Formats: sequence, structure tokens, C-alpha cells
Amino acid sequence: MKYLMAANWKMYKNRQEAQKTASELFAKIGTMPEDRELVIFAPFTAIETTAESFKKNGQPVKGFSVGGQDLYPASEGAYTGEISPGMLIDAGATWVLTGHSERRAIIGENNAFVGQKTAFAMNAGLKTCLCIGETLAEREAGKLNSILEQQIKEGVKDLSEDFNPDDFAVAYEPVWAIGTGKVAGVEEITEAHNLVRSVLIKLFKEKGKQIRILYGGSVKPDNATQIIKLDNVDGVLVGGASLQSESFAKIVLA
Ligand code: G2H
Repeated sequence: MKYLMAANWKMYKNRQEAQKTASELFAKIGTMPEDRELVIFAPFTAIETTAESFKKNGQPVKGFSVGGQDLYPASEGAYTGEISPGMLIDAGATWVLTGHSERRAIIGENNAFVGQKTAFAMNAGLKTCLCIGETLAEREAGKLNSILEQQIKEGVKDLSEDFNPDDFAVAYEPVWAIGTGKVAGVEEITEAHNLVRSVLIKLFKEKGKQIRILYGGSVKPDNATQIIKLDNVDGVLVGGASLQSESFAKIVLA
């Protein structure tokens, strides 16, 4: 299983900025170490230029991928403002995020809709990273386990039986640790990731052991090494610290 080192650029970077950061990252990392791979979840308008920045002699380079931050679960149609998996693929994306907490909180996406998106993306041939995580209020009310279990179950409920576990990942991002500078402690991360793993095994048996579980929430160059060493942490999803090539290159190589 390769570590998945993912950047979520959120609503930052125009095409020129994306091109600059991606090219710098490409140069700083050079050959991607065999035990890991990188994906940049870029804004829609910057997917193509980011994917182009990861090419050598016009060919995509192993270990460097680009994804979209969301999709609409339909191939095409009258869905003003939305984007289809085919459009993301056409722009150069091979991955997509579903259920990021900012979409759940700001746009109001619920588990059922996130589940529809996840299955639709996978069926359309996009590798998919389903994001889950509890709010501080949910954690304090002792609902950590039930919230995560529910988010996973509904998030994967329509996945077809024969999906490839390399093409699917779950990102655990405690909402209280996102962009706040508060990192979950080693014990909190371990507890949550073990729980996610046990739910995945319950749902998918052997295959559940091969699905990558990423940690997200204020990951920085100085805590990345400690975090990816933990059991059942198979990568990271990085927001703020992925915007500069310097800090994200350090994380990718942590
Ligand atoms: C969580 C994370 C990236 P940050 O949203 O998905 O952002 O690293 O800024 O906490």
C-alpha cells in the first residue's frame, strides 16, 4: 500500500499560481519515492494547468496526480453550476474528493448525497476520497463512534462490490482541527483511525484492510512524520500547508 499524500487547495490559486506551485513541487520532489504518491485536489479551473505541470515530454509522471474537490452525480444535464465526473476527467483529473466537511457545513451536503456522489464518481472511473469527521460538539457529546460509522456506511452504501481498494480512500478530518492550528493528538488520531479501519473491515472484509485512511486537519511539515508513522494512517490530506511548494514538498517526503 502506497502512502497517499494529498493536497486540498480549496478555493485558492488561479491558473498562474497553480502552475507555479505545481512546477516548483514537481522540481523539488523529483522522482517520487516508490512507497508514496501525491494528488493535488485543485480548484476546477486549475485542474488542467496543474496536470500539465506534472508532465515530462508530454507524458504524465508516475506518482503525481490531480483531482477535483467535488462533483455532481450525473453524467450531464440541467444542473447549473455543477460539474460532472466526465468533465473532471477531461480536464486531467484522476481523483475526486467527496463529503469534505466544508461542503457538509457550508453547502449543507448530507450523508445520503455524499454517498450518491461517491458511488457515481467511482463508477465513472474517478478514484475517490471520502471525507468524514466529527464536530467538537459531537465529540464532546460522546458521539465520535456513531458519527464516523454513520458517515462511512452512508458514504459507501452504493459502491459496487467489485471496486478496487487502491481507487478508494477515506480521509478522517476532525472538524475542530481543520484550519484551526489544532492538531488531533496521537491518541485521538489512533482511536479514530482504528475505528475507521474496523468499520471498513466490517463492511468490506479483506478489502477493508487495503483501503487507505488519510488524516487531515492542520497537518504541517513539523507534525507530518509523526502522524504518518501511526497505525492505520496511510497518508494525509493537507489544506493550508499545501499552498506553498516548500512546505508541501517537505510533507510529501516526510
Ligand atoms: C482539512 C485540511 C485539508 P487544513 O480541511 O482538507 O485543511 O490542513 O488547513 O486544516
